[in-house]
Amino acid sequence: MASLYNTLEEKIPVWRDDVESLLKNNGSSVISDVTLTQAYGGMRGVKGLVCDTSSVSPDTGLIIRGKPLLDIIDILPEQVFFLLLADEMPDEDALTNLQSQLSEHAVVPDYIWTILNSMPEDSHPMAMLNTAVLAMEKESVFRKNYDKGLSKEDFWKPMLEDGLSLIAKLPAIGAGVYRIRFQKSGLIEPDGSLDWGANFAHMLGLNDPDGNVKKLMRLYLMLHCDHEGGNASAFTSLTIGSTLSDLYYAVSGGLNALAGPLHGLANQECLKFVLEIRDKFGGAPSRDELEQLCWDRLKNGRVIPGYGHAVLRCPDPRFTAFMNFGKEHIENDDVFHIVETLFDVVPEVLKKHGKAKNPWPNVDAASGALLYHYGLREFSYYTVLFSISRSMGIISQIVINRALGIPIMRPKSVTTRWLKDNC
Ligand code: HAX
Repeated sequence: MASLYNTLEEKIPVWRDDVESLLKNNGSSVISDVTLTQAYGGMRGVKGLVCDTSSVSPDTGLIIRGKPLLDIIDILPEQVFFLLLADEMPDEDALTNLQSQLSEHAVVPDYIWTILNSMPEDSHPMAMLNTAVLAMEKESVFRKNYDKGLSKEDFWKPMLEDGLSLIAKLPAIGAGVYRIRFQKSGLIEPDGSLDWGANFAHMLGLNDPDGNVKKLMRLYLMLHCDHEGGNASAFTSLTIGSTLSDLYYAVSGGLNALAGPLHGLANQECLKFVLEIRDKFGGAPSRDELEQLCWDRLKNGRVIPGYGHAVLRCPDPRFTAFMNFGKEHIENDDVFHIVETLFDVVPEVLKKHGKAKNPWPNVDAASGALLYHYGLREFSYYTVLFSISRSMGIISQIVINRALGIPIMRPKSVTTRWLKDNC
């Protein structure tokens, strides 16, 4: 029977041999130098990690297992999960098998609802999601097997089991966070006939007469799935995972990094920015008004949310995918119109401003306008959507690292005195 597990079981020994021979034959090859600026600058551009699930090219953006994102935007999130992990698209059998495993593991333990319902009413949705993920640590099959003396060779197997179990539950937990935090009337039961992304849309309970919310959620959950290994959330998760702690610890920790406004929280910041513009001008402002507003913001020492990137030097293809969706489905929406005008104005302003190395929009610039249009208006929730999707990439990377026996992370830090003495 074709399954993700069987595919990995065949491929992992080949990957191990590959890495072993690379290390044996080229182990002392230099792949990066580090400058003092990089040491103080968030290690930007330092090549010190390996990630095979995806790579980010400055001028193309996200490439998943060799496939540029815009070539595969129509695939389902669960197909992209298979692709990230197994380096191939699932055939029909393998996809059905994966989808039935996800349905089998979808039931959320009751204690999670007790925990979420007892959190303070003004808790941030990300704090709720990450608390729920962490609270499920006791479910970890990896931890239980490790305690019994599991062999290193087999570490990846219960990690995969934990990963599937967590991914299966995230839509219900994410939807539950939405409905509890924003006082919607009760949880909505999953619909076993729907795919993973559509079922999530269904459990959110938004009005969806023409099925566009389901389409948007599939797209959203596919687009945010991974962004190589060095971004703050993946890197955090990989570091936690490298200590052999289990996936619940690692995913929850990484998602805490995603909750920062320079990272995943930028999607909430971005819509907030757009709505402030709409309210200030009573609708969509002119190009000139928008340009002035951006300059005022920059002069106050604030960033333009949704623009700039640590690696990209082009419009983010994930932004392009969202814009295409918007043009097809919500062209006349006021908020979407502001997002379109910002795309006309901001890159030129940032170029003139001269600081940001990348003046182009990133993934967070357009997604909020679409969610807002379809009635998901509680923008503090948006990073939860990002998290559900990004968990697929994080889990894939950790399972692979565990299979390859990547050791505990421990880069060397130096003191400022050392730099003064040695540079
Ligand atoms: N608006 C104003 N200034 C910006 C800017 C923006 N959108 N983007 C970068 N800059 C500034 C930086 O603040 C920095 O200024 P200082 O020298 O005064 O510190 C300077 O330009 C150089 O920064 P950079 O090298 O171009 O960018 P970094 O790699 O340091 O940071 C960020 C990348 C994404 C954090 C940055 O572009 C930013 O803050 N953007 C706005 C927030 C945002 O959209 N974040 C989401 C990014 C996508 C993501 O991770 N999603 O999860």
